[in-house]
Amino acid sequence: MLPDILSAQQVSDWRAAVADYVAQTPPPAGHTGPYFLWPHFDTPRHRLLKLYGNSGVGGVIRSFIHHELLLDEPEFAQLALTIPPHPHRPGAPHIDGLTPTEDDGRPGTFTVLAGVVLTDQQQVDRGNLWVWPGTHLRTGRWLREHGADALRTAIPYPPVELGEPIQVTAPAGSLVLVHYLLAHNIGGHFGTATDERRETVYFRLHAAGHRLRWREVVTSPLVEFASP
Ligand SMILES: O=C(O)CCC(=O)C(=O)O
Repeated sequence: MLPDILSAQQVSDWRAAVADYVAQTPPPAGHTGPYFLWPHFDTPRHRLLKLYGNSGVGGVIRSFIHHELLLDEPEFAQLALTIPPHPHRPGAPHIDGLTPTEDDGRPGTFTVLAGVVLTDQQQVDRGNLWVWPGTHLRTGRWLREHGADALRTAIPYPPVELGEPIQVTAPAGSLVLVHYLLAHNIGGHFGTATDERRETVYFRLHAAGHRLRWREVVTSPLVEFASP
C-alpha cells in the first residue's frame, strides 16, 4: 500500500469521473453490496486513461517492475464500488482471469493489480480488499511442482495453504499493488445506508511481453518485478 499518490484535488477528479460513469450505468434502485463497471479503453483519450497518465500512477507502478521491462498501458479499468450496508466476510479467495479466460483460452494472467483508492478505507469493513498474505509465493511453488497449465483448473484458487486473511487498509489517494497470484476477494461494508460507499479503481497491468511469458511468470512469481 502506497499512501499519498493522489492529491486531494486528484482524488476529487477521479471521483467525478467515477460518478459520471456510474450515472450512465447506475446500479438498480436499492442495490447494496459490490457494484462493478468495466470501461474499456478504446481510445488513448479515454477519461480514465488520461487520469491514470496525468496522475503519475503508471510511473509509480513502473518503478516496481523489472528494469528491463516496460509496462503496457492498461486496456480497461474496473470501477469497484461497495454500497453499504453489506455485512459480508468472504470465506475463501479467488484468482483472476480463469472464468472467463481471455478470448484465445489463455488464462487471463497479468503482472499486477493496481488499485487507486478513492475513499477512506483506513478502517476495516469499509469495502476493503481482502488478501491472503504470502499466497503468491506458495502458489508459484505449487505451479512449479504441477506445471503452469495446472492454473487453468485451479478454480477458484490453487490448493495451497492460505493462512489468515487481512483487509487492506488505506487512506483515499493511496495506491494498492497486488501480485497476480495473491489470493484475494471482495470485502464487506458494515456501514449503514447513510455511510459513504467504497470506491476503488483497479487496473490489471501487464509488463510488456507478459502474455508470451505467462507460464514462466506464474512459476517464478517475482520474475517481472524489480529486485528489492
Ligand atoms: O472489490 C474488490 O476490492 C476486489 C474485487 C475482486 O476481487 C476482483 O474483481 O477480482
